[in-house]
Amino acid sequence: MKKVITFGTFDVFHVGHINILERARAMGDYLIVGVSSDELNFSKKNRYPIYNEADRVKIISAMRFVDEVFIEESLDLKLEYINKHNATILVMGDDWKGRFDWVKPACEVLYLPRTPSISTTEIIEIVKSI
Ligand code: C2G
Repeated sequence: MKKVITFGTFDVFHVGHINILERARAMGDYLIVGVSSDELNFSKKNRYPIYNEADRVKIISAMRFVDEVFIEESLDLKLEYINKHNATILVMGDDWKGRFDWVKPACEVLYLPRTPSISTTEIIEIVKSI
């Protein structure tokens, strides 16, 4: 069985998120999703997500093409997560291109094109301006 793993915050869930999860699942037989913790987000972006990690995990778990969900506590633990879940392929959007190539001895790494014209940041800006 080919296990695919992907990571993300998936805050203010939108169609770009659906698209990457759907395409990631199509790369194998089983999809595991690491949802970034609230603290990991704070450390990266200096703000907490709009939806907390428990709600984001609940939303991702409800997707029919997602088989397993866990919380990603640190970007540096990628290799541990990949090995623990026996993933054979890591899929990320191409805004991360090259950033996770260092796990390559452990598994294949694939960067898929992002869905254009939509992002959590843009949605937040639009809502703020209304
Ligand atoms: N994405 C996409 N198209 C968009 C927006 C996002 O394909 N229009 C993809 C991203 O490339 C990523 C996934 O959706 O693969 C999740 O995006 P984010 O929630 O923005 O995740 P991020 O904050 O980049 O966290 O360990 C990795 C990080 O935790 C990823």
